[in-house]
Amino acid sequence: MGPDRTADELLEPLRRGEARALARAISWMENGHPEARAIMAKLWPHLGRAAVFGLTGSPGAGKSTLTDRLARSLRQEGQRVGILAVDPTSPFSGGAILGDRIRMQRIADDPGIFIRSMATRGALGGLARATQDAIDLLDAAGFDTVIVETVGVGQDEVDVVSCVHSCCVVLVPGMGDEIQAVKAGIMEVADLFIINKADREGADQVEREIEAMKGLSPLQAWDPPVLRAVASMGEGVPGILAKLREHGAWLRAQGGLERKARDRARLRFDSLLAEEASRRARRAAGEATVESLVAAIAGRKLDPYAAVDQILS
Ligand SMILES: Nc1nc2c(ncn2[C@@H]2O[C@H](COP(=O)(O)OP(=O)(O)OP(=O)(O)O)[C@@H](O)[C@H]2O)c(=O)[nH]1
Ligand SMILES: [Mg+2]
Repeated sequence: MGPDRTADELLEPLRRGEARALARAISWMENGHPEARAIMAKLWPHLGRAAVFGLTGSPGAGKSTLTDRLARSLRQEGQRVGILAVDPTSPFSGGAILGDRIRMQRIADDPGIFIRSMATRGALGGLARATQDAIDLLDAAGFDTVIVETVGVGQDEVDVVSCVHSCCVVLVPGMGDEIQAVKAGIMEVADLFIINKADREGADQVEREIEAMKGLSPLQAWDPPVLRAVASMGEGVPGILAKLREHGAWLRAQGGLERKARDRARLRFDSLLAEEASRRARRAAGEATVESLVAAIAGRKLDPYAAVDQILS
C-alpha cells in the first residue's frame, strides 16, 4: 500500500474491513490527509449500523481486561468488534500500547477484531473528533460493535463519551475519595456502573456510594444499573452485555439514537465550522496581518473584538 493511495483505492478494502486499509484511513483522518474528506464523503451515507459502547474509569480499573472479555464474548456470537483505546496522556497513537497489547493479545490476532490506540498527538481537531472519525470508519467497515476505552476524567473524555451510545463507568473497591473526584464529570454520563475487581473487599461500600450519588442527581428516565464484575475471571460479563443491549433497546424505543446522532451532528458541524472559518479567514488575511493584529491587541491599540471584526470583514 503506497503513500499515494487515493481514497477510491482505499474504499473497497476498507468497506471489506481490511485492517491495514482501516488503520491507514484512521491515520488520514487524524492527520488531515488531503484524501480524508473524500473518504468521509463516500462513507457518510452508509454509517449508523454499529453499536458503540464506552468504557471509562480511572487508570488500572480493569477497562482493558473488561474490553477484552466483552470483545471475546461478542466474537463468540459471530460479531466483528472494533476497539479504540483513547488515552489523552499518551504520546503514542497507532498500534495498541504495549500493556494493552499484552492484555489483549488473545484477541489481537483475530481478524474479526480491530484494536487501535488514540492519543492526543497528531489528532488534528482534538481527540474526540479523531475518535468519532475512527468510530465512523469502523462502522463503515462493517464492525458490529465498537468499544471505546477512555482513561481519566478530563474534558477529552467527556467529549469522547458523547460519541458512544451507551457509556459504562468502571469503578473499583477502595476508591472512596476518587469517586468524589470522578463524580463531577463522568458520573452524569453513566448509563451503566460497573464495580470491577468485585473479588476485592469493599464492593458493597462502592455500591452504597454510587447509589447515594444517584440519589443526588435528578431523576432520569433511564436509571443506570450497578453491576459487579471480576474482569480478570470473566465474571459478570454476560450481565453487562445484557444490560448494554437493554439500554440500546431503550434508546431505540425512545428515539434516543436519533437524538444522539443529531447532537453529535451539531457538535461536529459547529466545531468544524469554527475551525474551517478561522482557517479561511487567516489565510485570506495573511500571516503578517494576523501578527500585526495580535501585536496591536497586546499593545492596547486595538481590542480583540475589533481585531476579529477586522479579519472577518
Ligand atoms: N483482582 C482483580 N484484578 C483485576 C480485575 N480486572 C483487572 N484486574 C487487573 O488490574 C490490572 C489493570 O487492568 P487493566 O485492564 O489494564 O486496567 P485499565 O483500566 O485498562 O488500565 P489503564 O488502561 O492503564 O487505565 C491488571 O493487572 C488486571 O489483571 C479484577 O476483576 N480483579
Ligand atoms: Mg487500559
